[in-house]
Amino acid sequence: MNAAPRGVRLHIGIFGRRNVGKSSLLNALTRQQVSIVSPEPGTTTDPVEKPMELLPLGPVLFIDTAGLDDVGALGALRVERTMKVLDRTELAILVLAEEGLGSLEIALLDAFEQRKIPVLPVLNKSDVAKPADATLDRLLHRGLKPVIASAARGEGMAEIREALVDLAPDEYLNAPTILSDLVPPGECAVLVVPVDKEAPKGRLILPQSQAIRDLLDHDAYALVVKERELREALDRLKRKPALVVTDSQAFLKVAADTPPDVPLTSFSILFARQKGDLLQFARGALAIDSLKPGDRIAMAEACSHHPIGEDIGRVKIPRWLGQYVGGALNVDQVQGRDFLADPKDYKLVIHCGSCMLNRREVLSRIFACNKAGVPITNYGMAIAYSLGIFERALQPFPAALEAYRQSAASRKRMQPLGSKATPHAES
Ligand SMILES: Nc1nc2c(ncn2[C@@H]2O[C@H](COP(=O)(O)OP(=O)(O)OP(=O)(O)O)[C@@H](O)[C@H]2O)c(=O)[nH]1
Ligand code: SF4
Ligand SMILES: [Mg+2]
Repeated sequence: MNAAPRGVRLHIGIFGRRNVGKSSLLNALTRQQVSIVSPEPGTTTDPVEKPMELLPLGPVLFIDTAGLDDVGALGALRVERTMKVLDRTELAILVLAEEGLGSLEIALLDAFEQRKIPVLPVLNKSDVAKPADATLDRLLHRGLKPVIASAARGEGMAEIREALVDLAPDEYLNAPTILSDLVPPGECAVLVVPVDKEAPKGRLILPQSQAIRDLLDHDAYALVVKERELREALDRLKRKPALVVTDSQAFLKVAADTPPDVPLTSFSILFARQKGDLLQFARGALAIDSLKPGDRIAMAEACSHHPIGEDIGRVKIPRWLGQYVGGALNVDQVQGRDFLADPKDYKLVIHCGSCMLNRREVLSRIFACNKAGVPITNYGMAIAYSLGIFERALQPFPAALEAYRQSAASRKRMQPLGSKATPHAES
């Protein structure tokens, strides 16, 4: 049951001061000794993650954090790490004990509110003391419904589970599909999956298997082929497929082999829609036209391994972009949980498909770029753009195509006479 990928789990962060019983609560909720508990304040130093099945919600990921009132230089670092967990939290538990609601908790509640993260206050250690009426009133006044609990005795756990289900954000419950809305029941999608030396041994990668599962869940068919066999496979079909989806690296060949009246896109673009914001990424791709040789751009990969091939972000995309802009770009690589400290150092951020991230974290990264005024797009979009097949790849998504065309047209109007034209706006 715990095999669901991290990126599709509802991320539930557990926050509060030191020693209020955050780790005890995680252990009581999961009925396992996941996180170390002790009377010593500051026991949890790094975020502790525990995947589990929370019915009827399905797979979730609990994240226990270090106390937000930690002190000293190391304490400040721990608090920083805890605050980073906010970027991927979709539902927060705020644990309170005898100290009640102080300025620290209020600041945290404000941060949750700003980010539209639903929050469940848990008044823990009720076996020691009854929660103060003033605390209850102040929470209710903020529109929050606290649960009274004792993690040590396992009391209130059923109520917490129920409240978590009630609070789960709609975007999670009705998460955008990957591709099933583009392939009606009974219709077929052709998935083009290169099997080269860079493909992982003996298995498909996550975006491919998730796409197949999404089609099966919605009673559609999946025909999975390598790029060399695509043309013959298409010839054999009695009815045209509803969609062809390709690995971005095979885009050019697949575009050449797919009849123009068959919609075509890439896995990376499908995931840009499901995990992020397709319109924003489509507009972001336009920034490629403003790049000049030597400009600094960032390639961001969300995990340390890219199973599609080590060199996609390091070699292939920089090469295609360099060819497009007429000279090499200055490319920085960032990998893993830590996103760019300051995106404004870059002319453009190009993100990987984010299959390991949840939607909240991708949106946080988009938000950080927006705040810095830096365009962001993703691998698939950047590849399609630099190879000149962007409009074709966006055709299955009319709203994004329209947004892109409008941005391209207004950009063209603003360009001084004699400057470089926008090739894709005209294609
Ligand atoms: N009486 C009582 N003690 C509790 C309860 N929950 C936790 N404790 C105790 O409070 C102390 C701190 O518990 P932890 O779960 O380690 O608290 P924490 O918030 O994770 O603390 P840090 O990791 O230091 O931030 C331990 O001694 C627990 O046994 C409770 O409901 N009742
Ligand atoms: S680098 Fe990005 S797209 Fe590649 S496997 Fe990791 S999260 Fe998924
Ligand atoms: Mg702890």
